[in-house]
Amino acid sequence: MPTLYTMPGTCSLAPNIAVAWLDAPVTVRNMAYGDHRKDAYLAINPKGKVPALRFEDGDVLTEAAAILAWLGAAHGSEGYARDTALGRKEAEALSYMTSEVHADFAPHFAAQTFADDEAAQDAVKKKAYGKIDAHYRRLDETLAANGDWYLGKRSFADAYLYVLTRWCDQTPMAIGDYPALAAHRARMEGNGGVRAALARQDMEPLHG
Ligand SMILES: N[C@@H](CCC(=O)N[C@@H](CS)C(=O)NCC(=O)O)C(=O)O
Repeated sequence: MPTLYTMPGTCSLAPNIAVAWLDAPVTVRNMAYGDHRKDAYLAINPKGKVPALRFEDGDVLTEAAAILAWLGAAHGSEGYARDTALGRKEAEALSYMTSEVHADFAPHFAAQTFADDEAAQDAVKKKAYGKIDAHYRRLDETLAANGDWYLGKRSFADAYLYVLTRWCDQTPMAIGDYPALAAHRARMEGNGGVRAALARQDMEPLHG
């Protein structure tokens, strides 16, 4: 059975939720923070990031959107990563969320990789928060137009969106300023699969 490597608090929660939703035969191995920089894990993913999915033959797939696409193709039904209108939109949404929104969190998580002195780091972070706010507004509008789920029907985009909205509380932004996102976050936490994924990644729901 393939192994999905995760770490608390990280975007690896999205494929972990997908595994729960699909009831896919995948072992989730939650590492302690810091283990992603140790030799044992670097031998699996030399990029030193989670998630990574290791197959029984030793082949390794990295990048959350690619792992979600594989999970949908191998174990999904209906729209998940399929050649349907929902599947196509799901791929688009996941590309946007990983390559644009997540990427704009980089100065928040690792300002020291953008500038050396503290004042410059603060300036870089401030710019990033402006971009993240614009993303949250766009995501909020899309969700408000589509209903309970980001694409109108539940998809892996909801799993990734939940990761992104959990991070809101670490920023100067308030989730209450994005009402559709706030309701979506609470809705996700009412879901048994999401709760199971949180528990195996050593994380708590934010809404109790
Ligand atoms: N492009 C990668 C990004 C993965 C990524 O940035 N993972 C973060 C957690 S959310 C990580 O492992 N960070 C550890 C580090 O950079 O030290 C993907 O979409 O999977």
